[in-house]
Amino acid sequence: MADTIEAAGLAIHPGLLSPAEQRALLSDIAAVIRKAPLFRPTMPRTGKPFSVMMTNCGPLGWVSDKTGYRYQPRHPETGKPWPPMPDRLVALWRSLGAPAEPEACLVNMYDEGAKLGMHQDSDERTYDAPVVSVSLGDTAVFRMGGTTRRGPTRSVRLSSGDVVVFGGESRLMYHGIDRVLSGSSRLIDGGGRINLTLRRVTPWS
Ligand code: MD3
Ligand code: FE
Repeated sequence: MADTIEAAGLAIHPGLLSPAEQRALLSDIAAVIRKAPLFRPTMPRTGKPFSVMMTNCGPLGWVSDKTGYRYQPRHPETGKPWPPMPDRLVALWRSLGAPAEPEACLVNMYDEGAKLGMHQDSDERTYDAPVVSVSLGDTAVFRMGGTTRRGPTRSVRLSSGDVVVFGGESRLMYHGIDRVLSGSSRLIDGGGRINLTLRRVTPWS
């Protein structure tokens, strides 16, 4: 296992979650998906479907459709409130020293061939809290750049059990998923990758 990499508020913790912790978290997320089924978001204006499927837990969830990107308290298809955030996710957020309570956990599901273009996470009303990312299942080729669309990027592999904290200057960096290495993990039956991002959406003080 490599050392933790830290720079400008970015902390990568390879293998922070043990295999047993990954399995427990996966079963929590399977329960979330049963209550709040995965949906396929579409791009604002064009209506082009994402290759990634999504759901959320916690008081707020991120959604995208033809009218735009936003956080909302209900599932766009069932109309029900998002399920509560599993206790072990709240505990993880606290253990990483994040301020206030997490309000949203976006669940991204990548099947073979799914990817996520370079973007900045800027739909939140505060950037004072970090975004915490948890990877489960197949390894992803993650690309990160700077705080502008141009400029150099670097590629980092995110494997099952890796946790990344994007705080400080890294909170507004451009990032995306180039591809997922299918068959690289046995955690998820049938393969694939699940990424959880825990966020604070509204200011707290
Ligand atoms: C850097 N998710 O949900 S995780 C996203 O693997 C998203 O599903 C990717 O980008 C995924 O918005 C990448 C790494 C990540 C997540 C959120 C960030 C990096 C970030 C927010 C700010 C800066
Ligand atoms: Fe993102």
